[in-house]
Amino acid sequence: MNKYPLLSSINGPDNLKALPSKKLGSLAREIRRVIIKVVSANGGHLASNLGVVELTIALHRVFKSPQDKIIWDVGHQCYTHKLICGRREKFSSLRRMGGISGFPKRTESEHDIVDTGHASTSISAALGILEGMSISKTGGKAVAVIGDGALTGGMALEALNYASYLGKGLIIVLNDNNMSISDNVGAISSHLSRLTATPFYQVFRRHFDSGVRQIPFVGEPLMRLIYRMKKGMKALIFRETLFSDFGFEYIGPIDGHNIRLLTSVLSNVRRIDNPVVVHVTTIKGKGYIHAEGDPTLYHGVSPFSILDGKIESKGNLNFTDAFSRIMTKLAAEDKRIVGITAAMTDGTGLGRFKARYPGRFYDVGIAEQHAVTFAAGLATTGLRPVVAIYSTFMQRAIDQVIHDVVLPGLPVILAVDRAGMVGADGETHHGVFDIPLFRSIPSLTILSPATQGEMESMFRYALSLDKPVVIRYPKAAYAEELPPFSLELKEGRGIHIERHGGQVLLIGVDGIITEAQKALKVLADKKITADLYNLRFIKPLDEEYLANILNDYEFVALVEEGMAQGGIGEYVAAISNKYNLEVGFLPLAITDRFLPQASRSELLKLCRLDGEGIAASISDYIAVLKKKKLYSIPL
Ligand SMILES: Cc1ncc(C[n+]2csc(CCOP(=O)(O)OP(=O)(O)O)c2C)c(N)n1
Repeated sequence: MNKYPLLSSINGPDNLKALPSKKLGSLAREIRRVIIKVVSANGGHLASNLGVVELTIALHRVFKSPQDKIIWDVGHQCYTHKLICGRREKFSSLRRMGGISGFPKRTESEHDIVDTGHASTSISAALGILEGMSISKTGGKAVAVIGDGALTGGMALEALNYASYLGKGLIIVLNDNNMSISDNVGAISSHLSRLTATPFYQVFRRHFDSGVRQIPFVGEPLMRLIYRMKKGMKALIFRETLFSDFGFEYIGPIDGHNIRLLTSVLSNVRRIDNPVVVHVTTIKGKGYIHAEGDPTLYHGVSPFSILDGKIESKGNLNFTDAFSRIMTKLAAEDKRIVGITAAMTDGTGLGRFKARYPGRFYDVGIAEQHAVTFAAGLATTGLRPVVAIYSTFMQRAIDQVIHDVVLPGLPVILAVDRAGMVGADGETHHGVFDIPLFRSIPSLTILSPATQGEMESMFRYALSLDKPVVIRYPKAAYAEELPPFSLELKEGRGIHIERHGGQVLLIGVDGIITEAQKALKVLADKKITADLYNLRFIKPLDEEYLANILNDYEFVALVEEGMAQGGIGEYVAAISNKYNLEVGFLPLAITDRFLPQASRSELLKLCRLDGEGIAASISDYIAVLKKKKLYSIPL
């Protein structure tokens, strides 16, 4: 029996448009079932997607994609869009290696207008598209669908400012579920809550919108007049909205789960040529009791049991949990410590700190740039801010790090989580650029722990300095606490983890050291004895000290979880050249490409950075050196 009779008939938006309106509710139910089933197996952004099923159906009923461009902010809520736009059959491969992406991808479909993953870009992109379409006279509408969380990002506000100046007929659909990943913060969020909470306004809105719906054909001039009247009346009765101040027509708030109402309002909006904001209220997690009950937990979720909502445990021996424990421990000892996140309280592990020290915790919204400069301000007053941001989102704030933190030398600690391969979120989310980006900043200290103990000593060390420090760590389990890891931290110097008296040295940093440990075992099986060195410092490096260590070996490989271009390997190669060392040096890192989506272990394998791959690269290279008689040890 076909469990999805309606969805099975949809291979593109035209099929959706052909469905009778009365079937759309059942279609929404089928879509929810598919999303829950696939996300329960593959993991993914559950709650956000369940919240926009009706909205997406209405958008694709009204707009003519791909001539009309629907642009999803962040893109984490695009599953219904994908199911409608030709990817129904591939949907079970969601987020898997070689499967369809959890975010819009231009390479996947003509209906995916831009590639996204980072927040707050949709309004800028839509404006650019509108301007381009107007220059090329291709016609068509551009609709930016943005959540109330993403609207707190600076880029969205910059684009709003410019939209009214450009005066194009941009349509913004504001998906307001009163949530970012966790509770949304700030004045915009309060403003939206006020708009949705005014009972008098609700009544006004309901009567007004149903009135408009009943007019069979409303021409453009009449539409304008109607909405001007509404705006005028609203301005009289209520305070102006933020959006009307920005020069937008404002319509809403309307029920984002009522397909009939949505379709009727959007059809009318399609005919307006001024910038419009359609404020839609939705319930995050709608239709799955566990996600509705705890939308934060089910925002981005690992595989789970549909029946009881139980989520697969990630264990707590990972770096994020270590950071979480260390932050609360150090905060008890040092009252100067404050914690800052940009809308990632739980993801970064700061939830525990927030619960213990609410007065010393700041969630600034999806605003990484602001987070860093805010921290700089706090640091000028004698506080010791720790800003926890994922590597990929830290890319947003590189100038703030350079200009506001490092140049004035302020003692801000940047806790850079997810530094390395992140897995199924794919290209937009891998944290592989932070080493090249940070390494070029003069006087910045960059540290990279391999174990929980090392992480704690690095935070203590950072607090003992009166300068900016980056501590980067991957989305991975930390290494076992072997005795050498607890050796005292010395500026610019690493430590030997294993010494067997061989001629081969493997250097590793952070969590990838566990792969290096595995590589040593594989090499031992091949009768290649190698030592292992943990770099600890990415910057500064005590060059002379390191050169002396390199000099003890005939062959050195360095493994890092980041881009090769601008990576530590390049730096160590330069040190080897500078000291004119006669050592074969092999840097192992991610070569010049964007990494696809796949599990971390699949990606490590793909890049030959897993234990087997590292060992294979080393033995291949030793074989080359041996041929050239540059390596004396018999293989
Ligand atoms: C620059 C940036 N910072 C952080 C994130 C992580 N992130 C993904 S979705 C999200 C919340 C978005 O909230 P909202 O726009 O309201 O969408 P909802 O999930 O509530 O539907 C955050 C913070 C991101 N994608 N990009």
